[in-house]
Amino acid sequence: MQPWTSTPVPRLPGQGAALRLHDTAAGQVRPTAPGPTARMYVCGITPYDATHLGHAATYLAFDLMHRYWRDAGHDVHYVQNVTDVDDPLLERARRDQDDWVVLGMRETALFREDMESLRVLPPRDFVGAVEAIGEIVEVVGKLLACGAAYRVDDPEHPDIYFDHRAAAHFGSESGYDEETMARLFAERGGDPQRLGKRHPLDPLMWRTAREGEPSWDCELGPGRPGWHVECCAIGLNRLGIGFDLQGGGSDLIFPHHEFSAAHAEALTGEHPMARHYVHTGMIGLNGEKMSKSKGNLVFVSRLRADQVDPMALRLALLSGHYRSDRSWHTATLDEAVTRLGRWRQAVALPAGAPARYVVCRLRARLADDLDTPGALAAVDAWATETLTGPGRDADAPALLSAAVDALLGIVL
Ligand code: 5CA
Ligand code: ZN
Repeated sequence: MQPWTSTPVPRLPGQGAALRLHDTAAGQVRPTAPGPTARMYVCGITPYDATHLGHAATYLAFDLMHRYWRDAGHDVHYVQNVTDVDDPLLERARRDQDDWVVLGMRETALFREDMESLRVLPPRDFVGAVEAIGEIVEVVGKLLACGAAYRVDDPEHPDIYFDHRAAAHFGSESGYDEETMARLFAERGGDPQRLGKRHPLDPLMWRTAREGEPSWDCELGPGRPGWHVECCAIGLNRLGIGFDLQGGGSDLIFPHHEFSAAHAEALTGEHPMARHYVHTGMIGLNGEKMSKSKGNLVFVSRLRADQVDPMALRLALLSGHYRSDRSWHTATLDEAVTRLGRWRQAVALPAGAPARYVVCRLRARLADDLDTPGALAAVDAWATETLTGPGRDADAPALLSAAVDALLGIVL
């Protein structure tokens, strides 16, 4: 798929320390250690509805990691998928008597526009499940051949499932106990009751064709892919095993990322699939998780239509720590508008407080598990000093603007 358009990123003098991030598998903050090319995979949208503030907050967090690695001199190979064929999309299309392909294309186009307006740097590879069917079939075929996948004993629908016990490190990404896994599997799209499975937790890899559902002809028999194998195939084929980061919201810790990692281990014999598993907190509205099923969504496109400055929206979403579950309030946006105004006022002056140390502080705060509240506070302090004190440094406003642009993605 065509990703969205990139915006230029200014180069800053010097560079920061290694980026430290919380790794779900390790249960702690650890330094990342990418090679010259940092390899990151972030789970993309299921395009059956517009981008809401929860999605946006998640992609903004990974955008800052992307930017930090670029600032540190890495070439970043960023891969993102689009789950453009799956149950929720097909169900929505059926409900609205829409064509599922058209619905997916329309929402993906809107997502691109939203990301571009928020100045999220695009992935190098933006890959739809539909265009990766051949890759997915290959992975399922290999796992079937080596016995890690199997067909259920159902003559009408001999669907293919993954035997999760084929991966020795299964469970090491989430660290959840069996009871929690069983609960989350049932809540998040799994089918523990399906007859004929070797184990209730085994996830679907290939769903044989059903009346009224799309299917693809291939050596597995006509059907469509399961969800976890999509991200395993798309990620491994572009980044190789042992890439630097796999990311998504905390609702993807289990089952999605656990099973993608287990597929990869069964396929390659290597572990882990990703060196860091990074998860963002959930954005809620008035104390409830913002989700399509609850219908309490605030859409990026709606705010854009209401003339909200995308830079204020970006700043508002970065004002909380990426790992904390947090609630969206109108006040969050109002505060960001005020803050952005102050920053803009300060950089418009002919001189300001020295900015070099602010760049250091910004980098240091971001390197510490993306402490955006601390990073914003550093810029606030500079703006206050500049607006209230004598302007001593004529280069400071331009340097500060460049740093806020390169590291936080905010154009002043
Ligand atoms: N297509 C799959 C991933 S392969 C998927 O989960 N799609 S999604 O459209 O449901 O979500 C896209 C991303 O937004 C995921 O990383 C998900 O964890 C994240 N997300 C969804 N809801 C929220 C929320 N309320 N707050 C923060 N992030 C969210
Ligand atoms: Zn995914």
